[in-house]
Amino acid sequence: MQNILQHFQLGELNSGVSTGNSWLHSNGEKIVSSSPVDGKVIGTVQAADRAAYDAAISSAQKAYPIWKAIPAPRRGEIVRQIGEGLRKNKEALGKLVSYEMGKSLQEGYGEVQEMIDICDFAVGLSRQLHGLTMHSERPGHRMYEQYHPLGIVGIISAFNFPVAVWSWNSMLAWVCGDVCVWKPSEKTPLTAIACQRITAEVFAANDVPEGVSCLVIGNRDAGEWMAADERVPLVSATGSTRMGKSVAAVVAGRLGKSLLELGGNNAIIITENADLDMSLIGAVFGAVGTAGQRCTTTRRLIIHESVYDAFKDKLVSAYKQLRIGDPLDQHNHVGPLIDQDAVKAYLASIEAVKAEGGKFVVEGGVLSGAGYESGCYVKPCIAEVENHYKIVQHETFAPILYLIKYSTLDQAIALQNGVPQGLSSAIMTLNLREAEQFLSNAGSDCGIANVNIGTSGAEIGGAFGGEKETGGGRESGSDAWKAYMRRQTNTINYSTKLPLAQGIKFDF
Ligand code: UN1
Repeated sequence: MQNILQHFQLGELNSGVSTGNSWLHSNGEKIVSSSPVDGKVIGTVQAADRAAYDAAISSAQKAYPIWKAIPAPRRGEIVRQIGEGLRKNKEALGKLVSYEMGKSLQEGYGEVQEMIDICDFAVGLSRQLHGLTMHSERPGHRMYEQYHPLGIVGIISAFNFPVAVWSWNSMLAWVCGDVCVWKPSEKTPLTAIACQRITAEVFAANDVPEGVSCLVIGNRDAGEWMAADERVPLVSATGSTRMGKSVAAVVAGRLGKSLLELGGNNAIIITENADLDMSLIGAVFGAVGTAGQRCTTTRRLIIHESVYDAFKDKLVSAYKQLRIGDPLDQHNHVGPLIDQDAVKAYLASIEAVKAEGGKFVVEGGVLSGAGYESGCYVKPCIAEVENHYKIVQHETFAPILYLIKYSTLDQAIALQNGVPQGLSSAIMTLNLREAEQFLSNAGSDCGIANVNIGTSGAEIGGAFGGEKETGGGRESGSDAWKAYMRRQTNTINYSTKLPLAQGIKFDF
């Protein structure tokens, strides 16, 4: 790990505020990054104070007119080079993500791959930021719409995808002509610094001024400054519903725009017509991958009564084979939770399940002893519950899987939708009627609805996000880019008269 830290010029104490290649002085408190893998301190970061935050925003403000004047395809070319930078650094960055966040090495690499993919997507997009043309109701008139950049995009990201979610936002925002100020999770500050170094090098090589890519590492207050800051027209926030509600309220209070990607409570419906072997892979990866810390993690399995017992047995034997341990060792399936607070929340949820009457078929618990010194390794567990339990209605960011039995598909869909969150959902069935009902407007109410794959692992090409308490925002693919631009309707009169719309006569 030492050579990776050196590679990204990470020292013992690092500045947490940057405008590109410049790293600013700040008197903010020190944030210690320790690895959940082995509990060791990786490095320390000096958090942003208000003055350093303001300096970063001023730098972004200065850079904006210069950046937006560069044609979009040229901005796309610069983003292409960032993708190349990420390709070169995939191994080092993937390892650092795995070590600082605790996800498996495969998933660390996968996360960097997701960043590379969004760069490629953004390059193509840079020539496709198109609006529509309409037929005017007036003779000699032309009407069309175009998209202009917004200005500064504030990005608040979470620890679980410490770098990919930033890239979904920033790569699109950059081709759209915006400049970005990123507040990463204070739990994963070093991966953010590594990304900033990769990006800043590319911007500098292209004579792009400081300020197009700013980094503001800080605690909650830095996010609050951003939410309240009128200089930031769009705040894109990923994290808990509690955080999202407070960001949304503050941003709405100044009539700014927010793009929210918040909690999920994702279910897979396993019908009597499911391929149970395929369902098992989808369910187990969905529930224990990233130690249950994806917003798309499978939290609930809604299983038809006719296959319930058989599927439960399969799950229990699959869970027995799970290897929990160092995520950098590719033999292991499950790494640690992010920190001790997450372990506490996991234990409290297990108690809450029991208190409400849930029955564990695979017991949980914290692992200790050699290899588990960080105290962050927990056993993935499975409980039989009822959907209405308070704890089941709540997203616990840990590998706790709930089993719920159903008899009719209508009932299963009602259970799947019967939670406050609406991010991802899936049905396992080989029956066309069941699949189509699930995808119809009478089916899943989530932003993502899959057939015969699990709830997690969405591709970047689709719009990513969800409904209800998930916040309603869409990031990444499809036309999610529109959130980073302002739409303008233009009507041009090339006739010799000035006819009014709606047939109004105004003679004088
Ligand atoms: C998140 O957990 O915030 O669909 C994002 C997935 C990943 C992204 C998850 N591509 O699981």
